[in-house]
Amino acid sequence: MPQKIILDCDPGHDDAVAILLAHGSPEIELLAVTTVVGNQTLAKVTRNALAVARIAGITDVPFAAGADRPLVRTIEHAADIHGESGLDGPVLPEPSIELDPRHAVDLIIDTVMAHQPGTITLVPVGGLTNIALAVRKEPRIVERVQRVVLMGGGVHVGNMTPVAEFNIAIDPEAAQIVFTAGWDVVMVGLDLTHQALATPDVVARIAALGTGPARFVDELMGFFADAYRDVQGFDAPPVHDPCAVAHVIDPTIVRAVRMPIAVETTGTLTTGMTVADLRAPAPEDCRTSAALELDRDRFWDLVVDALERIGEGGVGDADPVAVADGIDA
Ligand code: PIR
Ligand code: CA
Repeated sequence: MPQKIILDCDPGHDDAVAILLAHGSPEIELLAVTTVVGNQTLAKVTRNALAVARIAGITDVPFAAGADRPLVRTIEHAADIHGESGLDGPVLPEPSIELDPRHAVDLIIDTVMAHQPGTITLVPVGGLTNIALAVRKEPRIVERVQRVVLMGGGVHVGNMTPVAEFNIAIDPEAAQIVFTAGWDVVMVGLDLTHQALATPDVVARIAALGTGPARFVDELMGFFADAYRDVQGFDAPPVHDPCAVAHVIDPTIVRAVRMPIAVETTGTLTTGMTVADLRAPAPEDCRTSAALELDRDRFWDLVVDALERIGEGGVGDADPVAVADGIDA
């Protein structure tokens, strides 16, 4: 039985790969994709999500737009890493599916409440604003959801500040609500995702598939690699968000360890830090864990296999808009 997930995202280069991995993996049933402000404005990341849907050939999954700002704070985007569009690099096709008319928070709540208890995993890979709002609007989702597997935070590493990761730091109040709600939370943070580097051999494997979606990922990785080299001094870019999807597919590929994790919201130097208690053993009632160890080869195998299954996706040769946009050029 495939695992049912709701993917909440802010595409974003690595978010795009997460959507492709989820869609191309038989272990996953993608129930909904929701967008949240983060890497770029809500309008831009939502447009990007719909463009990725078209490239992937996703036609039967609802996509809904959510929060356009954090709960309390002023948004800070990541244009230095993701560009002005939020998905700089490839030419984006016009969307071919329409947005669901519901707010993302309502789509999340409706989807969770319509399914059997314990059958849905939430996979947030952006700021946690939508998930926190959903918990506040319909608290019964907390016991109904199987667990939350999120990309964010870090035990020893920050990227937005020395100790805080972007997805937590842009909306720490929302993150605190999610981490303390009472459901199981797996934190796939920077300790793990900085092992998921799109090195030239990996990108070459993807490019060799020769399909439209593979070319799209190749072009995404080109921009992402340059940005990560210039802004953060990385030799190859870490592809964060698909790591959370990979944990759902196979927890032996993205291995997590149970430990208490709290979100700092009032620090003078540490706001947005995920404070992880590595002292063993974890208390009996501990519901949080942190992913620490990636099986890098098997992770990239998952991504390549998913792209292989997707094939040409939704932008075929006969598609006039795609040709006009240069996607098939
Ligand atoms: C990546 C992100 C934001 C800022 C930087 N510098 C790098 C985005 C990614 O989409 C991912 O979800 C998370 N936030 C990594 O911090
Ligand atoms: Ca993201």
